[in-house]
Amino acid sequence: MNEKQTGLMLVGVGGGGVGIAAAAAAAFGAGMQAVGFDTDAMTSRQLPGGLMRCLLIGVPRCDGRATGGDMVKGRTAAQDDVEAIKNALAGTRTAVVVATLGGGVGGGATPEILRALRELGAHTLCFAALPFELEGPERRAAAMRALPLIEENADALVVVPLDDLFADAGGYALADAIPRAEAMLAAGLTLFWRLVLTPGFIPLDVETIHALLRQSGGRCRFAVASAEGAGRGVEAVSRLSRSALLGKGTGFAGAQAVALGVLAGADLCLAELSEISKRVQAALPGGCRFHLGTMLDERFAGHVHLVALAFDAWRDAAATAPDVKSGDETTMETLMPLAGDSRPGRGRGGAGRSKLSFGATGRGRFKGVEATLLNGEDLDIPAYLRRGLTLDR
Ligand SMILES: Nc1nc2c(ncn2[C@@H]2O[C@H](COP(=O)(O)OP(=O)(O)OP(=O)(O)O)[C@@H](O)[C@H]2O)c(=O)[nH]1
Ligand SMILES: [Mg+2]
Repeated sequence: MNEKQTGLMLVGVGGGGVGIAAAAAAAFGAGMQAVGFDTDAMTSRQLPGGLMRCLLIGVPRCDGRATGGDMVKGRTAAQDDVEAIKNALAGTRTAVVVATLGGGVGGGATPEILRALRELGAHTLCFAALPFELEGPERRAAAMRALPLIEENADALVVVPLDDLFADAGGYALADAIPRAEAMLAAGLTLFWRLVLTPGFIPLDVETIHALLRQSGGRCRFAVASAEGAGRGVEAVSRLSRSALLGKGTGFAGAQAVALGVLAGADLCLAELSEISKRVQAALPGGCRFHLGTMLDERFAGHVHLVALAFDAWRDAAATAPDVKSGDETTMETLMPLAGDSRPGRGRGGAGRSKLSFGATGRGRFKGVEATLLNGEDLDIPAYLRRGLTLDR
């Protein structure tokens, strides 16, 4: 199955987001469907030819320049060009959206792009990077203001503090900080893409990710770890559990569902895989759902790479409408065995975005924000709500 058939799309927003998406596309090689959006023409010019498309948005207001950290400009740029954005995203069923917050486009345009994806019927997993501490409190504050609007419009949100990515990457010179952090996240995305698109011995395919996103109720965490040589499986699990991206010292605590991808060479033996799975499951809280996927490829010979998505909220399968559009009736209840029997987290986040709760969302996260009125319409309320449409999700 190729990427077009799976409808899997990588979307970069703003300078940093496009940079990370481009690094992932370059690492993946030919065939990754990726598109970027920015008001700054330089972002597109800096991309190596043929790697990915980058659409210039908000030209009348921004004249091909950055917004200078102005999130209102970034948001309006996306609103003005929503039709072009939707055209560029047509056919997407599952989108991984990457944005670095603190700037105007990543912070302002990302909620609009997520909303456009939702209107197209796509499921979304958003990676939002928080600025380095050293960038100062204003950037951090701008990022924190953007976060609720992004969370409101994404199926699942992974918040990635750039400082934590850097911590995982080890100590590097200051000049290397952004490229290193970028490479870390891009490598994780590339592994995730390979895992989802390549049929494995135990698949973790796009349908499974779809089902996970449908039942995940918001925040999730993402971590990657690798090891090689003797004891590589055990070492990779230990590195994964220690990853700063899972939370400092918390490991998988609080997770309601975990999807683990194991990428290795054909030299991986069943006993090693079983040991990895056993150790990760032992590190999960009671009742946490667990789904394992594998992908074997000669280029990984001698290595084990682990990719984990830990969902911190979970909606009851009964509360989630099946994806009627795609005819996909699968839910994680049928897809995966449960790691425990008590399932204490069952239904947590159940007031999430089911068909019914859409109508009740109202201004949602915008409720504390001054309304953006245009011709008597509140633009902070998604168009499908304003127009009384129902979305099947
Ligand atoms: N990973 C990565 N992060 C970056 C890069 N440039 C900036 N950042 C981070 O991203 C944050 C937002 O900057 P940009 O992505 O340039 O902002 P933008 O969304 O393009 O918006 P404006 O430039 O303000 O119009 C910064 O505060 C940095 O933390 C980059 O090249 N790579
Ligand atoms: Mg920029």
